[in-house]
Amino acid sequence: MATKPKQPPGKSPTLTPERDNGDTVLLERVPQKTKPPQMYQVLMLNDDYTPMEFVVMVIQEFFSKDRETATQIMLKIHLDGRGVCGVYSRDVAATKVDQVMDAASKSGHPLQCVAEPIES
Ligand code: TYC
Repeated sequence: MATKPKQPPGKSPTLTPERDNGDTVLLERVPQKTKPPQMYQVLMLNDDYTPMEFVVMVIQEFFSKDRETATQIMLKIHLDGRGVCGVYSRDVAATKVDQVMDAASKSGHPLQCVAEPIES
């Protein structure tokens, strides 16, 4: 009995062999079905009460930015009202939001953080 050649997991073939009469092999193009995952930007929102230093520290800790970059992001949020701290898959973005909101409420600051799908 003929069996199809095994593909490594996660990789679908773009060409599938199909026999029509025993000696001709037709290669049929199969459209790629998987799309890249929806990505989310994690934004922090400005407020009048959270200390700048706390925001810089949070950006460094949860978004793995150096102090210089974290300070620039914080100042952008302070001036524009909101700013992107990072771009992640849905679950990672949700975790970042939870981490920031948790750290802010434990420290008594009203800092807000949200995740938004990126337009494609
Ligand atoms: N506007 C705040 C202040 O003047 C600083 C701040 C920056 C707060 C960014 C929140 O997401 C924020 N202390």
